[in-house]
Amino acid sequence: MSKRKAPQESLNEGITDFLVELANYEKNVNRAIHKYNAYRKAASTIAKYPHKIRSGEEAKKLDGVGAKIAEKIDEFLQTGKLRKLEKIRNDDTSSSINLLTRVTGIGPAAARKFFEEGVKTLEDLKKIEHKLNHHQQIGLKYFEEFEKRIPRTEMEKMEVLIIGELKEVDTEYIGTICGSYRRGAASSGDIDILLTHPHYTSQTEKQPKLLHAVVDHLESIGFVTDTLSKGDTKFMGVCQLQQSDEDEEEYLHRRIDIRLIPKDQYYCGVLYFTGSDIFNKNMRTHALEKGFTLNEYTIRPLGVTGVAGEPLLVDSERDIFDYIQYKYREPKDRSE
Ligand code: DCP
Ligand code: MG
Repeated sequence: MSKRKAPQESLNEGITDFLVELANYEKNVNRAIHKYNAYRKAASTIAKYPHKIRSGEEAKKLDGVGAKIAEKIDEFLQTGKLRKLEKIRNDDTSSSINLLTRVTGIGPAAARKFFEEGVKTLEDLKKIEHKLNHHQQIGLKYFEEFEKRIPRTEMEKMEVLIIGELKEVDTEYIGTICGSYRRGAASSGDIDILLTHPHYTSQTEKQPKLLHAVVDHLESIGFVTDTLSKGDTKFMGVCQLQQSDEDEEEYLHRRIDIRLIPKDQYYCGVLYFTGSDIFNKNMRTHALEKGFTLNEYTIRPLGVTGVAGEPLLVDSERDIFDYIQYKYREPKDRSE
């Protein structure tokens, strides 16, 4: 999962930017995930609003924009800034904790713990490197590189390489690069790969080898450079494209996640990991209204008592939309 979301380009960029900044503050500093979601949702609705917003009143008519956010929009439109944000930016605790959470492997809780131990900057963090776990150490090592988004052209190169190498290991592998890339984004924060194999279903035994064979191979060709964590079904690590003759610059190290998913759960996984997270939330809400519960593994009907039944057969993303009578949306139309 990538840490830095692409800024939302829109007529109302000033507003969406401050909403995203407030969202991150609520998540990282206050650990108030509901407030985080509320700000993200408002930012996402406003980003696709096709007019320049002139007042809080106008914004309030939009889904997810309540009285408090409308008030902030008014203050921002009238003064060009937000006192609440100025305060947060000037606050030592908030800005340090926010910075620390930008290191992969450091969540809001660890950031606060380090801060309370006197760690405020990346320099401070380097001094206590021995106290960091392996994931955090790699996060610190590649801090600048992981902050940079991956251009689509580079994502395309990696897709060709990864899918090609998969087939080298076993022609029957099925792999999909999900995340913002699949939604057509101009740049991505990381590489999210889903992997399955016809011999692996939720009815068969676990087959961690199917994942590890791929990771080992990608390591052997020098593409995967570091491991953050490696389990039976999920690999989190670092990769880097090799420079070719026509490239001017060396490629950066990038965050890569590979998930092995049973074939019968593959399309629920692909749907979930294609996102966006806000689209997922809306689709799950719709599913519930239609009497289904949907998650990254399965879609199941809900009985009258609200108990979930057996997973329904799914052989494509479209099947899931059909079950819940949701109009099919191409990945590029799933930003929310
Ligand atoms: N996801 C979700 N809810 C979360 C986290 C993730 O539904 N809390 C899903 C939707 C995301 C996908 O997983 O699109 C991948 O997560 P990322 O954080 O990598 O998000 P993106 O790939 O969409 O954006 P980025 O370009 O920043 O990586
Ligand atoms: Mg991503």
